[in-house]
Amino acid sequence: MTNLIYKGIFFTSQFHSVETLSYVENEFQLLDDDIVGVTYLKSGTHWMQEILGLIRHDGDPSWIQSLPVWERSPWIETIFGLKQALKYPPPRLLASHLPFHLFPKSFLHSKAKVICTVRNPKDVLVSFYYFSKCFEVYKDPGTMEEFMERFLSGKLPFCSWFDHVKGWMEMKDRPNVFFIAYEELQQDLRGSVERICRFLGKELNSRQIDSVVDNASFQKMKDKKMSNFSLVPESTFDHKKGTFMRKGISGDWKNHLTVAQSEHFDRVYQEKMQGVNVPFPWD
Ligand code: PPS
Repeated sequence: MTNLIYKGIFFTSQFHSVETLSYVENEFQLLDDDIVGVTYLKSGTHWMQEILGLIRHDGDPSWIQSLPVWERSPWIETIFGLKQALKYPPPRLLASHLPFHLFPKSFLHSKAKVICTVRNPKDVLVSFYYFSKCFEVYKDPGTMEEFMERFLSGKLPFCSWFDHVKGWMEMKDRPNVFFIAYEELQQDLRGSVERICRFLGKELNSRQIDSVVDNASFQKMKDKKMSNFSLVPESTFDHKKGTFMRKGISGDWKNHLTVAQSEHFDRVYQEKMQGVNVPFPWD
């Protein structure tokens, strides 16, 4: 599934290189007007980038409909994304799946704003599992049981979900870091957009917020070729095996994990999240 290890973390050499990862960590300069969407995989990355793109353009969907998401918000840790980010005229919208300890060190001295979107890890697991079946570079994920063991032990790309969330949670009191859960976006997208706007210092009127909410809906994104992954070539994503915009719901794990698997997951979760005294919507 992965064929590159950088500082003990798995990556794929199709998208990453040691040189790129090291450059991003040590030399990449975050600018004060950058906005970076940070996520563990399958936690709502594309959804947040859609929302941020719409907010930036006052709810006007023309921009998000004219460029694929990876050009609107490059993933800085990928070889392609880094090149895009370096030639992106500021103010930049960026994306990253990196754990905090591999994130650009320049962040600590910048006012760049980071929006961390987190999601119930059981739903992340299920979404990741089905994504891996289609994403050619991840190869066959095996059974759900096997994949869950790899997920729980962190033997998947971009480190373990637990380390990722715990590392970023340590930054939560910084004024330029904002946390939001996928489940909050689900429950109240309008209220979430308003909170994100407040964090960004962006004022939108009611009609503009309506447009952000409408254009960032699951159905609208599923229908839009710049947002739904359909532009990703068959050699990378086998569109016959599934779709990127799969279900877009919370709690789908209940349809895929047995009671025993869910209980096992809960035990590992309790153990690994000990000391994290932040209530998450799924707790
Ligand atoms: S990736 O590949 O790691 O960047 O994937 P990521 O974008 O983080 O997560 C993909 C999941 O997010 C769902 N999604 C949405 N849900 C609700 N509303 C909207 N608008 C939306 N856009 C994307 C997508 O369907 C994936 O979740 P699952 O559970 O697989 O459906």
